[in-house]
This record gives sequence, C-alpha cells and structure tokens, in this order.
Amino acid sequence: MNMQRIQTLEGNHNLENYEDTYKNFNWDEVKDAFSWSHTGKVNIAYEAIDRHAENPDKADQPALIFSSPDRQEQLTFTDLKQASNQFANVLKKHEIQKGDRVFLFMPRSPEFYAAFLGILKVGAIAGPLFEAFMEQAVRDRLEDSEATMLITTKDLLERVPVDDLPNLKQIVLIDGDGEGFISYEEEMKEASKSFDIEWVDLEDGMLLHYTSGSTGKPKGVYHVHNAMLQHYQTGRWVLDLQEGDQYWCTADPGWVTGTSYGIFAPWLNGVTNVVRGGRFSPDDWYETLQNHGITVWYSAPTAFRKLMSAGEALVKNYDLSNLRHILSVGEPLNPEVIAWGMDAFHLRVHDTWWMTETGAQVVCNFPSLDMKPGSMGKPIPGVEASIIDNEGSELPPNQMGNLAVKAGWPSMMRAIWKRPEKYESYFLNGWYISGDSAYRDEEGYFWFQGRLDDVINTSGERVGPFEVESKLIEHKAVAEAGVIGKPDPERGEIVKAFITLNDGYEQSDELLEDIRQFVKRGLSAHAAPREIEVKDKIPKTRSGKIMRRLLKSWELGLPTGDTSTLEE
Ligand code: 6R9
Repeated sequence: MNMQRIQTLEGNHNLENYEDTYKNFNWDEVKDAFSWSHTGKVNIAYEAIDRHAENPDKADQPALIFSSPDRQEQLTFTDLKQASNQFANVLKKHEIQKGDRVFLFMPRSPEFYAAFLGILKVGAIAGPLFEAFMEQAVRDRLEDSEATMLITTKDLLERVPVDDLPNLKQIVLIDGDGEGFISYEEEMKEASKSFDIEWVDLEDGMLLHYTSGSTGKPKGVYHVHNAMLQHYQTGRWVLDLQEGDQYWCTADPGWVTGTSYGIFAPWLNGVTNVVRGGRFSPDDWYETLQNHGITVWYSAPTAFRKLMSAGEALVKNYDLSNLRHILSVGEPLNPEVIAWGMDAFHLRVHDTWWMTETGAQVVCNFPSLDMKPGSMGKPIPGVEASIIDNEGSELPPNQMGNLAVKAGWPSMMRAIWKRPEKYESYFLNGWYISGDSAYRDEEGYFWFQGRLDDVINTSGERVGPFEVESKLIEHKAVAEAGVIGKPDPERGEIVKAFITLNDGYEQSDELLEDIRQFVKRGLSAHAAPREIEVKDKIPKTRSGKIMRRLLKSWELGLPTGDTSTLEE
C-alpha cells in the first residue's frame, strides 16, 4: 500500500468536490436547514430534537440508543422531545432562567441527555463535567461558573463541597431523594410532556466547557447557539452522515467531542446516535460496533492504539461489515494507526483537528479527498486556517509556525468565562492562535508538529514529540509512548521517551538499545531518544491526550500543577 497518499473513497459523499466547495461556499446557504431561518427565533435543542419529532417520517426513529453492561434503552425523537420537555418543566418549576449555569456531574445515561437538552430548552447554559472528577476539580468549576444548580447522582455527591459553594442553591439527584434535594424521578413523573421553549438569540449562551491549560486553573470556554451551523455542516461534510446511519461517537460529554459530536452533529442531522456507557475494553467495543451495526464511528488515537495492541486476530471475530466511515480526534493520528485501520477494517481512519475553543471541526480529512497519512487534512469550507509567525503574518508552505484560524467562524468560542483579557490574548491580527505548531505543504495539507510548549530543542534541532512517538510505536515491542525534552547542559535538551511494552516483552538493555536504533534508522540521530524509561502506564487526560507536561514534571521533580483531567 502506498502510505504517502491514500486515494479518495468510492461512493456518494455529502461533499463531492472539496476545492470547488471551498471556493464558493457561504454560511448563509446552511441557514435554510433550520427552522429559525423562517421564524427568526432559535434554540439548538429544538433544531436537534423537536424539529425531527414534528416530522412524521422521523418522529418514531430511534434518536438515542443507550447501551451499557447493565442497561439497554432506546428513545425515539418523540421520546427525547418529551423527556427533555419534562426536565425543562422541572427546571422552570425551580426557577431556572435564561443564562443560568446548570451543571451536570454524572455518567452517561438517557437521563443525562434528557437533562442536558432540558437545560438548553429553558435557555440556560449547560456545564457537563466528567464523572471521574474529584472534589477539587468539581469545586473549581462550580465556583468559577457560579452555577446555581447541579444535577448529579447519590454516589458522586460526596465529591461536591455543597456547603462551600454559596451560589449553588439546588441539587437534583438522579437516583434517589433526600432532605433538601430535588428528586429527578419524582419530579419527572409529575412534569408535563409539553413545554414552551425559550426562544433565544443566535448569540445567546448554551454551553460552558472547562478545559485545562498548561498552568493555572481550568478555564471556562463559552459557546453560543450559533455554533449549530458548524455542528450541522461538519456532520454532513466530515462525518458524512446520511439517512439511516447508525453513528457512534465514543467521547464522554465532559469533553467537547462528546457534546459537539456526541450530541449536536448527529441529532442536527437527524441520525441515530449510539451511546455506550461503561469502561473501555476491546471486546466490548468491537461488540458495540457489530451489535448496533455502526456505520460511522468517531473515536480517538488512544483508543485506536489500544485496539491495535489487542491484536488483529480479535477483529476477525466480529462482523463489522456495516462500518463505512471512521474518524479520529484529540491527538495526532499516527500513520501506524492508519495502516492498521486499512488492514483491520479496510477503511481509512480520517483525522480531524479542532479544539474546545473552536467548538467544531476545522482542519479535516474528507471522504472525497485523498489522504496523506500523518497530515490532519485541509480546512473545512467556510473557515480559513493558516500558519502564521509570532507577528501575525502568514508563512509560506513548509514553514513551521502557529496553527491559526481566521476569527469569525460560526462555532468560535465567544468568551472565556469572566476573563476577558485571557480571551483577547488568543487573538493576533484577526487570527485565533491555537497554541499548536504545524506547517502547510504545497498542496494545502496541514501537518501537526506539537503543542508549542511540547516542542523539543536538542542541540539546536527542533524535534516534534509526536513524530518520535509515532516511530516508537512502530517497533513491535512498544505499545504506547510519551516523549519529552529533558534539560541537558550540553544539548539544551535531550529527547527522553517513556514507553509501555506490549505483552510478551521484557525490559532489557538490549531491547531498549534496539528501540533506540529503530528510531535512529527511521527518523534521524537527533530524534532518537537518549533515554528510554519503561512504565506501566503513560499518563493521559480523559480525552486521551498524552500529558507530556506531567511526564516532564515527574522527570524534573516539579509540582504537577492542575491534574484534574488526568485519567485514573
Ligand atoms: C477536540 C479536542 C485540543 C488540542 C489541540 C491539539 C490536540 C486535537 C488533534 C490534535 C493533532 C489532531 N489535537 N485534535 N492534535 N491532531 N487531529 O481535542 O479539543 O480537548 O480542547 O484539545 O488537542 O493539541 O490544540 P481539546
């Protein structure tokens, strides 16, 4: 197989001609897809759910298929419309109003989705939190957002410093009641299934996602209803969603992927959304793909690498013949994973680049576009991305610089909660500066190099940790790798690799030297790690990003900073 370039996929795609569309597309064209183009009034929850429930062809189609080891449930668009109406009525009864922050701290469940949509229907702002957060992480987010209501479960309640949060006035318990708490079940039983939606402005808030920076407290990234334009349109072009699809996005809604693409994109496109609860295991994941006849699957490199290391023999036990389209986000997608995808599924894995701050996909691979493994692809039509220098000028092809997006795309964050100066600091000359470094080749494909703070400088040579990690995992003994720059008096920094080994391999000096030589032969002498340390686990965020910052703090014996997003 020619891994330099993988040809366009056969079949009918929503985006047939990338270059033409890029030249001619205008966001005004999309507005007709939504009811607010006629009424002038908007609510993203209406467009995602109620609009389909009012369509006789769609009303009884499954919107949500929930599946976890101990629970299987299916809700049609009508069911979900009614359940979210009921919850909106509960919120109204307890005087939640437009603009209030209502947070959700609970595992994925049908109740989560009903509550989330209910929050939007009253015009309030939803704040989803990972269920694995410990007390400090919960406290930081509720304090900063001044949330007045929290929806949670009995088990998780012990991690909520209830008495210490003056703004938090009400708590809804999903699985029980208690003195001073609102019982979800009790109130839902009594609530009406019809509700007068709070119609808001396109620029009104709907979502607050907290995300960790490299230093300091997590920041609240604020999104508005207008984002639906890009959620919807990337659902068509990039996810290539089509009538009859069974779509599975593996992300938790505590991460922006789990809201933009685990809620909005599929439902705005009227597609059945499969949600799997419970923990990751290769067998369960393949079973989910098979048993639900998944056609479009959106996941992350960390999961693909785990499946890859579980072996190709396992895939062969499952019938995955419905699978048509696979996508990845969150971290650079190693070419090795793409090669595995071609073998295991006979499909390309499409990389997509975007951030909490961009709200939706920006640089992507499209089914109708040739793919270059290792490249993130090209900007979506209607959005301009570029490589710019530190003064804000665009750089010519093949020069590494700041990956930047021209301000004003539909799903752009509209604020960092309560920190206007922080928000302003992201913009330069009308560009949003992502904090990632990349270059663009002559054909317009973007190539990720690293977080700017991760780039290693060894004896004056710049080394992107991703490149070294990708080479390391091509070695048969290596399962996962995290690479950092370790300060060195002579070289400025040296490349240090942390790795985990595949089953059946034992650490030895010979093996580590073999791995080092493998990177040297495959990349270059200066990129070959001078130190390799074998670990049981590589620290990662809950969204699967290797926490190089943490590896570095461990290495240097420094304080570890904000680790609230660290996976257990
Ligand atoms: C959606 C999401 C954003 C950061 C981003 C970059 C990394 C995401 C990537 C990627 C290389 C890709 N990232 N997608 N790096 N290739 N396809 O992940 O949002 O959690 O805010 O992270 O993730 O470093 O700047 P978020």
